Amino acid sequence: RLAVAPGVVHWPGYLGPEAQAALVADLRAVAAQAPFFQPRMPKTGKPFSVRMTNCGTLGWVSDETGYRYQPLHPVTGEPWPPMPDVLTQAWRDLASYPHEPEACLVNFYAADARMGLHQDRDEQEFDAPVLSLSLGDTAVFRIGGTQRGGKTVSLKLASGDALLFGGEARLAYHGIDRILAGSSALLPQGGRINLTLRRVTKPP
Ligand code: MD3
Ligand code: FE
Repeated sequence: RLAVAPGVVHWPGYLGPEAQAALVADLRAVAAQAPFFQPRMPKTGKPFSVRMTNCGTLGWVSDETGYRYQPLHPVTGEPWPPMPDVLTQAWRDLASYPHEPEACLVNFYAADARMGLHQDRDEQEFDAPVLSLSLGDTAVFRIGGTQRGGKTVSLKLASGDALLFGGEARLAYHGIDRILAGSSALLPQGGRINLTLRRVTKPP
């Protein structure tokens, strides 16, 4: 368990090789029920390079009309599949937050995909942390402060790593600069999957 910055904790190799393979199998089942879709930027409609799906009771989506959480897949109109148990267990183990996660956003990065610096502000509950799990190729992740244009630090996220963002890091700017293609053999087609577990609504 490594303290990266105030509010940021990194567990390199939190999931071992067998747990990673089992989780990939779970995610194949999730994607069979809720296919990856290509989100688009608000207003411009420019497609993201990252493809996404979700599991849990709520999923994050983005299109010309904006960013939001919703209970139904934007293409199929079906509910998101339930969260695999291993994800709920990881949240209970690491999040130090006394309510269940509602959303797990599944991001798929091909070798050339990126995610620009942004804040995650679409949740109602900023008191809950965000838990990230990485699978497949290593990513170069960057995190700054709560103001755009401040100093940033870079961190490599490898397959099996867990990263928790809470407290003052919850509203930090962050993004993915690049994927190190060929750095993992976990995904037969290559690329990277990142899972983010979140509480969206204020707990009752
Ligand atoms: C810091 N995902 O889905 S995970 C995202 O690797 C997102 O796919 C990246 O940024 C990815 O919104 C980064 C690490 C992460 C996730 C959420 C955060 C860092 C965060 C929320 C607040 C602060
Ligand atoms: Fe984010």
